[in-house]
Amino acid sequence: METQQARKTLGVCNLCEAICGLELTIEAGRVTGVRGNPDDPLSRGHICPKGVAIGDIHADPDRLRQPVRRVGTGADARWEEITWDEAFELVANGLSTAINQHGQDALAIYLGNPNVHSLGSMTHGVTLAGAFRTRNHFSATSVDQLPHQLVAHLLYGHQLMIPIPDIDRTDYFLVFGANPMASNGSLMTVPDFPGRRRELRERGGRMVVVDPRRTETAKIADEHVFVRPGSDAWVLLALVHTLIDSGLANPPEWLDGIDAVADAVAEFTPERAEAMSGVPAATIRRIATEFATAPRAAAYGRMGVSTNEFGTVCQWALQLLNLLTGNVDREGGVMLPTPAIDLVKLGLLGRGHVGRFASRVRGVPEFGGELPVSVMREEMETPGKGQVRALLTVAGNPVLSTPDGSALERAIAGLDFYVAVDIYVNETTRHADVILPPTSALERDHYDLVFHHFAVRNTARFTPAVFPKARDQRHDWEIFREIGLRTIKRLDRRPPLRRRLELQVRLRPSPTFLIANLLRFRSPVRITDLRKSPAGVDLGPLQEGLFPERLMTRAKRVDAAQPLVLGDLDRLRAQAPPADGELLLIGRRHKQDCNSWMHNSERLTKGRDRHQLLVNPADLDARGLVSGDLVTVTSRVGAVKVEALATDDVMPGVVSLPHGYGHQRDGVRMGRATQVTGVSINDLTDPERLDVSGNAAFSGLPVTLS
Ligand SMILES: Nc1nc2c(c(=O)[nH]1)N[C@H]1C(S)=C(S)[C@@H](COP(=O)(O)OP(=O)(O)OC[C@H]3O[C@@H](n4cnc5c(=O)[nH]c(N)nc54)[C@H](O)[C@@H]3O)O[C@H]1N2
Ligand SMILES: Nc1nc2c(c(=O)[nH]1)N[C@H]1C(S)=C(S)[C@@H](COP(=O)(O)OP(=O)(O)OC[C@H]3O[C@@H](n4cnc5c(=O)[nH]c(N)nc54)[C@H](O)[C@@H]3O)O[C@H]1N2
Ligand code: SF4
Ligand SMILES: [Mo]
Repeated sequence: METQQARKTLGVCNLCEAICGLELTIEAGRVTGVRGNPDDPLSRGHICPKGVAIGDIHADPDRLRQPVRRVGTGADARWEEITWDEAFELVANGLSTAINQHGQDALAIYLGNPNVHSLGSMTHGVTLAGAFRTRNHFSATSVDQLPHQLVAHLLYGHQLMIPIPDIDRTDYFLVFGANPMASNGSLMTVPDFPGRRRELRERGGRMVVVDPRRTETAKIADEHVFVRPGSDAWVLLALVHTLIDSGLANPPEWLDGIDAVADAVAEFTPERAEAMSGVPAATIRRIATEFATAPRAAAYGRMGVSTNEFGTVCQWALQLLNLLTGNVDREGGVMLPTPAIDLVKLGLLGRGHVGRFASRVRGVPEFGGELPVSVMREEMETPGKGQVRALLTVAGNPVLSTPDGSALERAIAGLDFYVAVDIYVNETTRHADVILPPTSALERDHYDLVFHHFAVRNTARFTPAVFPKARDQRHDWEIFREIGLRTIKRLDRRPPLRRRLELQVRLRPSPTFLIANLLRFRSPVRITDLRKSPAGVDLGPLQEGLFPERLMTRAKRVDAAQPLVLGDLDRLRAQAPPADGELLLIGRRHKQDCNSWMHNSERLTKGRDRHQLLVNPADLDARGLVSGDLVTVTSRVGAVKVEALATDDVMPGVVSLPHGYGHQRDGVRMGRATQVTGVSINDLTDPERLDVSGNAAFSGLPVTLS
């Protein structure tokens, strides 16, 4: 039991990739104070508005604490609390019925973003998802970082071998389509980005940002370059072209295929890039030279160049910039972290594979056993063998977070059975037959199995649960175990005994037990060390010189000339050039938003509206519109009505909407969030627009305005 007396304890924020250490004040079972923990060796006291709001989730009366069953549909739906046992029985019945009647692919699984922020999801959720052996396995990966994983797999031999900018030692930081001032970094766990940026400047280093919007990050850069959305591949290939053409390349001995790359990029000149992108040829040449001649340089690109039509080409070209200048695996360049529990070294996560099977309807290839979520709707709606009839979502909201969400919503509403593991009724889970709510993040132990792989410094930290698990609550891993073991028992075609036993062995022990054991293998720290130093243990700066030994490629060499990437250049050549009066839609993130799901927090949603469509004043003028007008934005798949806000922070021809808004759907109330105005950008985005990896191409979507 919690006493009334205030106590201080250490916690961890799991709301974004920065994984900040927190110091919490707890009174009467509530969080009454949150600050960044200055003793955390990685986050160094950093905190952002979302971290301050972490207690709001725990205290939120709208957060589910008991399993619920839906009674009725649409606006008439009611939620009825049921016992865990009833809930698990319903779920095991619903899932096994679909599989028994229609085969294993009849079950679709969607894993949302918070899975990677939960230890129990990483240890048990992934095991559960794999146990069902469905081809219809989807996740937020294919609306996010899929090109990074594909390129890491192709170049370095493992999907998780993603070199991270060594921001603390670099002299030149080249950033494409990322806004760490708002996002706090991604595929670069970089808590206290503002502080690290300041230190870069104080060292005399330079930061250059290429983005169609003058973002918070662009504003504190040494240079900001506008780029036409979706055209970055031209600019990046022209940078590679210039490096090679001007003899600036200085590649490592273990890099092959440079001649083939030189041939492939020969026609991608800075002049052609300028015509496609609006970035002056002279700027491209200058940046190439600066990058190649800086003592230590790191090129990095995130959402803006991952979720566009050429995300894979972009991520490949970014790696080539780093490779050709000798900046991969080198201090101040881009480097591989060496986490205490290294999922790559331990072989706990597959290397990735491409095209072992394809989606049934559109024939899109899988990556690493997953299909792009952009095909999920058609797999639900198209009749035939393998049609999806049942759905399991864990910590996700694909109705707001994936392309053409409204159409997906209709498809989900038509399924035979849907179970969600989520702490809220959201735009997606409101269609579930049963929702199973796990404990909240503050009620469970945490060790970050994922983000130490992407961190700008090697550290390790174990954080015991801040609050005890309330009576009759279940941890997520307990929920996964129960779903798995009960459902498998009811399958007509049960997996062989060996696999059933293996599943038992993997689902029974707690995540903390598993972590403690993993820390015994080739790890610099044991769990006892981490328990003694709850602020975290510093394992030092990133180490250089891991390559070629660490490479998981054939003969431990990197082949730059990847057929899959070079084969996509024809499609790039055919890309439409800028057209008069075109408007291209891009997304944006705000410091106070957390994808689609923290709009219940009052402290994050009070104050000025921020959901508006940003439009360049010239584009409003040209259409006889003024700032504040309610405008209709139309794309191939849909239309939304939203207030326009004039700003020359977006370049002419570009409009911007944040994602994760649009909580009012057929007047159904889903907590406080429903009062937050704004529309869903994903009612406009197009599931037909894909990168070659299968990633959704959100950026640069053609729209019209009226
Ligand atoms: N147009 C456009 N679309 C985008 C993006 C974009 O930039 N533009 N960004 C994309 C990106 S990068 C991502 S990652 C996706 C995110 O997309 P999703 O992962 O589909 O959605 P989230 O909004 O993160 O919703 C997370 C859900 O998890 C629940 N949740 C929170 N904590 C827990 C927990 O501990 N356990 C469980 N079981 N549930 C929990 C929340 O209640 C919420 O319902 O959106 C993508 N969609
Ligand atoms: N506060 C907050 N932080 C978050 C999240 C959140 O929702 N809120 N979400 C978390 C998640 S799940 C993720 S994946 C990360 C994402 O982290 P980031 O990628 O850093 O965040 P975004 O704001 O999506 O940045 C994308 C940038 O790309 C630009 N852009 C759009 N289209 C193009 C283009 O075609 N070319 C170029 N060059 N730029 C383009 C946009 O203007 C924007 O500045 O953030 C994480 N952190
Ligand atoms: S930057 Fe903010 S949201 Fe991200 S981990 Fe730190 S406190 Fe949490
Ligand atoms: Mo993400």
